[in-house]
Parts: sequence; C-alpha cells; structure tokens
Amino acid sequence: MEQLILDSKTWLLVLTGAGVSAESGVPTFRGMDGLWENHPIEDVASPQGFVKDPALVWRFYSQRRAAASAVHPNPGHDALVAWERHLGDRFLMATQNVDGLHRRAGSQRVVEMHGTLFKTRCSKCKRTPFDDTTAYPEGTVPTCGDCGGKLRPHIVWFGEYLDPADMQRIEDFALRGSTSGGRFVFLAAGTSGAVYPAAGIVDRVSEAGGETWLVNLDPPQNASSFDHHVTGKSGEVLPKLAK
Ligand code: BV8
Ligand code: ZN
Repeated sequence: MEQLILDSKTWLLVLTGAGVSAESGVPTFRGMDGLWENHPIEDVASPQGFVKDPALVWRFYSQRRAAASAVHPNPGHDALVAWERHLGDRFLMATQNVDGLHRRAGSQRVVEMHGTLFKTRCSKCKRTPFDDTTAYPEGTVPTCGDCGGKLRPHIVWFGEYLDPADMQRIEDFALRGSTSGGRFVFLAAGTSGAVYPAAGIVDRVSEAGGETWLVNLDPPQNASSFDHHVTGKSGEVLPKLAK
C-alpha cells in the first residue's frame, strides 16, 4: 500500500464521510440506498420535510441518536486521533458525519460541518443549540421552553447553508497549509463525494497545489479528482497508511 508520510513539514486536512463509521455499525447513506423507512433521505433531512411532518423527522433523528449512542469508534477513528496528536495544529478534520464518533474517539481538531445528532435547537428563536441525547418517543415534537416553537436537530439539512464559521475555519487552514512552504495534503475517507460543498474541497486543494488522497471502499463520484487512491475499509487502511 502507498504510504502517507506525516513529517514535520506536512499539513494535513482530512474529510470523512459515512464510510468511516460503517465498521462501527452505523449504516451509510448509500448503504440504505438513500432511503429510510421508504422515505428518500433528502425528504426527512430537509426543512420542507420538517415543516410537513416534524414528528417523522424526529423519529428519524431519535432512532439515529439511539443507534449512534449504542456503537463505538473503530480503528479508523483511532488512527485519525493518532494523526492529530502527531501533527498538532498542522492537522484539521472536517467531518460530514453527525454521529459524534470522532469526538468520542478523542478527536479535538474536528469541524462537524453537517452538525451533530447530539445537539438540538429551536426552529423559531435564536436560542443557543444545546446538548441533547434524548431519543424522543414516537409522535413527539419537543417545543422550546422560551418561545414555544418546535425544537429541531442541530443538523445541516439538504438545501440549508453550512455554518459560515465552519467553512471559514476549513478555508483558513487550507490557506495556511498551502502557503506554509511545507507539503499540504488533503485526504478524504469513506465518502461518496455526492454532497456539496464537502465534495468540492478536493478541487480547491488541487487548485492550491495540494496533494490529494482518497481512501474508500469503492470509487466515489469525484474519484478522478484525487492524485492517490487506496481502496479498502478505512478501519483497516488508515491504521497502516501513515508513517
Ligand atoms: C448547500 C446531515 C447551499 C443530514 C447531510 C438542489 C437543491 C438544493 C441543494 C442542492 C441541489 N443540488 C445540489 C444541492 C446541494 C446539496 C447537494 O449536494 N445535494 C446532493 C444530494 C446532490 N447540498 C446541500 O444542500 C448543502 N447545502 O448546498 O447550501 C444551497 C442552499 C440552498 C439551495 C442550493 C444550495 C447541505 C448538504 C448537507 C446535507 N446534510 N447530513 C443527516 O445526516 O441526517 S449530508 C449527508 O449525506 C451526510 O452528512 C453525508 O454528507 C451525505 C452522505 O454522504 P457520505 O458521507 O459520502 O455517505 P455515503 O453513504 O454517500 O457514502 C459512503 C461512502 O463510504 C461510499 O462511497 C462507500 O463506498 C464508502 N464506504 C462504505 N463503507 C466503507 C467505506 N469506505 C471506507 N471504509 C468503509 N468501511
Ligand atoms: Zn424558541
């Protein structure tokens, strides 16, 4: 297997997707053929879906909260923690995953760009999102104690904008890495490259002269954008990839 050298001149930006959590037992989106209980994911993971049937959306997220709480990080998550500890502030991870497993594994320099299952916010007032592990009983739509509005998962749904602060943090890191005089590397793991703006990061890095790696079980939609491909399970590849 090609080796990824992580030396004192390397800056590393990692992007992970659902494939990194697959070996922990969290189903991927493609694994579910993009469906949940015969609903297209884009329907339950969208503002329109929440307006139409908030109880259905809460059933979707409550089930995933319970499922994610019941599983554990896998060796792929652990390898990423080791890389972060080795590189320090020359490492940053952007994750599309909302299952919280990177943080549970010990990752700290992580941007949860699509939000997290374990925070809830009010859909009406500007109350700060709060930690919430509750798997709400079927048919329940929790309401805000301040304004009575419907509470919603603190998740970026399809058709919603990502948090500009998150994107800025990723861009700033990529700029520092690509102008550091060292080697700037981008590695994507376990993602189908279907969802933007996450899927577009590889092109930004290439334009900035960075080196791009893909670790994935099968070729994703944006595979041709990567310089290096390692095919396999992230839980098996990542622990052996870097030296
Ligand atoms: C935005 C939270 C600006 C939800 C997620 C038309 C109208 C509106 C928007 C759009 C449009 N057309 C395009 C868009 C943009 C849209 C988009 O990209 N849509 C796609 C479907 C075409 N993006 C957005 O809406 C984003 N916002 O653009 O705002 C805007 C605003 C208004 C109007 C226009 C534009 C917001 C995107 C965020 C959506 N939220 N998550 C939740 O989780 O419930 S995305 C969600 O799906 C996941 O977070 C994840 O990111 C994505 C699934 O992707 P993956 O993580 O890659 O998972 P997947 O299952 O697909 O692939 C797994 C891969 O792993 C596979 O390749 C497999 O081979 C591999 N694998 C499996 N096992 C392993 C493995 N690899 C290694 N090891 C293994 N063991
Ligand atoms: Zn409120």
